[in-house]
Amino acid sequence: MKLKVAIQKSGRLSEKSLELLKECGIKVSNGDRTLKTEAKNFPMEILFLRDDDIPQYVEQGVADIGILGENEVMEKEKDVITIERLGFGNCRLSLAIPKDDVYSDLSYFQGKKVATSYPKILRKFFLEKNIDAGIEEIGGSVEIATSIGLADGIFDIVSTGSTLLMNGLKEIETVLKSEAVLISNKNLSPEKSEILDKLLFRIKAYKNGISNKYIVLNAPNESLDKICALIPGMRFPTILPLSGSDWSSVHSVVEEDDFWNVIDALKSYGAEGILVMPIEKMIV
Ligand code: PRT
Ligand code: ZN
Repeated sequence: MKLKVAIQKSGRLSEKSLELLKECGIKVSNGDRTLKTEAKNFPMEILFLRDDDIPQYVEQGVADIGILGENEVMEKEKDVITIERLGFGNCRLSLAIPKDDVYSDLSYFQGKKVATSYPKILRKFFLEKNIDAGIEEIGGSVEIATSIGLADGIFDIVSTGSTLLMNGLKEIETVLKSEAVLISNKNLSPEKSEILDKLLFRIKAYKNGISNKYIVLNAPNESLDKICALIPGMRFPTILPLSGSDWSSVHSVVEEDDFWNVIDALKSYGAEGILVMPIEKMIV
């Protein structure tokens, strides 16, 4: 029994998807990237597909699970479950208009035309906001739609914003924030669910690893209570006495997001010799 996972054949998410599997200890030979291949040391088959097709294949059970942008999952509206956010492929779906146009609010779009490759998401958004705008569905190069006179505005993926800038557009509303997600078929067999659980366990250990740092520091004993409250770690920090002194060495983990604030506080409690190290995997 093998779990069939669909990933993007070639595109922005391909390398990162393979890297995620590798970080989960799954060896995949992807030399020629044919349609499918098998993992060497895990009961998994990998299908290389266009991202647009992944939701449908997962719904139909051609693939059991898939890795793709949340934006595609939402646009395709297939009957699949999103089971994990993966922390890469971050982008947003935004509305943009010619940079010299005056914009105050969404009523700008009333009676106007917007070009996009994501008509369903946009239609839903306009409906929610009571905006009656035309939607021009196009397959690609959405950013040129206003300059060729096809539409008044566009609705497209934005990452750094430089594509908009280069095309004389400005981003005026973010409709959806997206990242790569893991989706699953709704009716996996118990055997396949078991393999998926194993995979999820590894993905979580990897995600925890990258979002946390291992921290080691020396601190005067009188500050230990405050320091333990600040960096409790997974359960409690490890405290080792520094011989012949009233200082201790503290070992713990700290979340990346919070990191610099924690370091500032530690310094104010008298901590010295602070070492911060990456964590390969973290099993909580
Ligand atoms: O061939 P296939 O259909 O599989 O691939 P694709 O061409 O449909 O998708 P691809 O590889 O371009 O993107 C796959 C997924 O990556 C998307 O569905 C998003 O979830 C995610 N992603 C993340 C992005 C971007 N960042 C991104 N910047 N997808 C596209 N872009 C494009 C965007 O369309 C625009 O043209 O990059 C341009 C904007 O980038 P900035 O940095 O200039 O703002
Ligand atoms: Zn695509």
